[in-house]
Amino acid sequence: MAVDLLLGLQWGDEGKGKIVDVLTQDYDIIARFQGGPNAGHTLEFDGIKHVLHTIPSGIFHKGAMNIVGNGVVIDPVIFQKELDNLKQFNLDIKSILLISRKAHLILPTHRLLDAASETAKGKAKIGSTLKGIGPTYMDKTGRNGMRVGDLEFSDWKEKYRILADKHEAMIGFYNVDIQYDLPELEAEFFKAVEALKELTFIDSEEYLFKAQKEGKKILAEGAQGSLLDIDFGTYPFVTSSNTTAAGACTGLGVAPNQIGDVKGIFKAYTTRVGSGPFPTELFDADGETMGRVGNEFGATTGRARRCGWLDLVALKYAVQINGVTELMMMKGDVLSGFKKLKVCTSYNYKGETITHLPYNIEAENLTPIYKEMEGWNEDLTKMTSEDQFPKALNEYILFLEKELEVPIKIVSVGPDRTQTIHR
Ligand code: 2SA
Ligand code: MG
Repeated sequence: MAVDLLLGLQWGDEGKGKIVDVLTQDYDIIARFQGGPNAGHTLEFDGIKHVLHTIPSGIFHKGAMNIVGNGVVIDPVIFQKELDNLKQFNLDIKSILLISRKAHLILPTHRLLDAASETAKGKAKIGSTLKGIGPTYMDKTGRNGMRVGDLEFSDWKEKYRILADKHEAMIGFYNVDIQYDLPELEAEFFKAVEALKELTFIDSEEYLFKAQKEGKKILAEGAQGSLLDIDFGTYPFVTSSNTTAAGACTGLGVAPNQIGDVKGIFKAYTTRVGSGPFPTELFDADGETMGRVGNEFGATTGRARRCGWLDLVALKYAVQINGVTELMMMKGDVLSGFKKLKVCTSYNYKGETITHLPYNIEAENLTPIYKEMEGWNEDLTKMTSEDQFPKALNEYILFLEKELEVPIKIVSVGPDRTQTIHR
């Protein structure tokens, strides 16, 4: 049985949490394969809004098993808080959430290193979520990291000490003024590690081989978005993991020929949180309206997200890199009321018209070329089927499908589970 993927095609916050939550009824297992507490996946149902960071979005579905894969980085302190927030739902966490022994741990000093690195960069900062993501993946690829499986051995505190001491020396090296109380952070960390150890650690690749053999349906849930991919994103303004389809293979141990559907999610417009190039960004009233109506604030940090028109050049790139087989368009409802809509179909790059994403997409080299389309006024949020859609929305959807050459199977018209229209 193949493993399906669900991926964000822009700079994150496309609405992955909502869609996984909608789709979980079709799956036995939901697995996260990269990222960590930098992610903020928002789910809304029965009038409750809930944000998940490290825990897969299948956690609220009876019968679904949730896996935190080897490609994920875990901060025990944040994980603990996430679990505390779930207490009100009376879930039997130990039996519905399994953690890979090969997942790496975020130490308090990784968070401090993230802060030191960003402070030292000044204006050139990445706009990281300051959760220690970059430094933790650096230790992973540098072969210095600590993994969940290490916690099952009695010498893990010694390993911890060696790594944390090295980090402290490195923080000194940055020569920036960041205030911290390490003993306090460590006390909190050690307490959270004890709580983490209460959970079920597994060899997740083995678990998933077996599950595939047994015909279980598996969905790999991406975090962040394709344009934040460490290799294919807008480097260096990216996150430190592979957010694209290939990341699911390395982050779970799933063979490439076992990948089934690749579900790509995009917003009907574009947002970005953090620094870095964003060709279609708006600095006018339209951008302000998208941010306000779309409630565009970081689900993890609360930062205001930058907003702009849909960038089809970038979206096509993401569709290609991921091999997307079906698309899901989110937040179409936010565009209601715009007289005209714009979609970027090519760029003027140093005086030349191009239809691909060049190496350098900084604003001084590149201006977007737009196709203008009719807007619609109708409120979409109460609509329950495609035939209620205004003509202009149908035209918008058909145009995107034609350009992207992939069908748009879901149109989301609001944050709630129920506000989801299948085509
Ligand atoms: P990091 O923390 O090292 O991974 O940051 C590197 C860049 O990646 C961006 N990034 C994100 N972009 C969108 N959404 C993310 N999750 C949260 C959310 C973010 C938040 O759901 O809203 O609350 O601010 C996410 N995580 C990382 C980040 O902005 C940097 O540009
Ligand atoms: Mg998010």
